[in-house]
Amino acid sequence: MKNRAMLIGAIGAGKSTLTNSLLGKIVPAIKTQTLVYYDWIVDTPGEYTENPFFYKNIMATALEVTHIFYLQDATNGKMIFPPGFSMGFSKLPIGVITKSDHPDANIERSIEMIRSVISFGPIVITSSVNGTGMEHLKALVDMDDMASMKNYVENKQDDYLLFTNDLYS
Ligand SMILES: Nc1nc2c(ncn2[C@@H]2O[C@H](COP(=O)(O)OP(=O)(O)O)[C@@H](O)[C@H]2O)c(=O)[nH]1
Ligand SMILES: [Mg+2]
Repeated sequence: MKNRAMLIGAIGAGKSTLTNSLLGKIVPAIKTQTLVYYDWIVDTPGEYTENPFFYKNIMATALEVTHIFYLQDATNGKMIFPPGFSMGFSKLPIGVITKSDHPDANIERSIEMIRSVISFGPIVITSSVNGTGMEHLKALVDMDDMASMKNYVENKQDDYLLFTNDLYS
């Protein structure tokens, strides 16, 4: 299977904007009511993450991808993923903090929230407005295992890129 990422997160978390930014498109994000497949990205409606009724759709779609991006909006103090949510998927998890450019962004708070979802994996702090973190997300999706992703994060030494490891602490 070609490496592909599914983006999940709340309504307004920035999934569609991130999709455009990663693919270098300039079309404005429209509100998506259904799954949208692009080159190596599957954009999902926020309702899929916000409403447990749709978890089965996320489960089914996960079968078609290698990576899952768990988006947390840095301007939003509300956490909508159940704790440990990524444990339910045998796919490589990547935590993505969006809107880091925003004046109301609270990065520390977002990191703590995403760590309750992903206990072992990379977290990338991004902005679709100024492009922060885009190259890291693309590089990580090209990797086939967690060890490579961990190695990448450790070698980069970038403040916008971290690796969370709560499993053994
Ligand atoms: N400042 C800022 N705003 C963003 C960023 N990403 C998305 N937004 C804004 O957040 C809102 C929701 O984005 P959208 O991509 O539609 O979210 P989705 O519902 O998760 O697909 C829009 O008004 C975007 O312009 C970002 O990186 N920085
Ligand atoms: Mg959208």
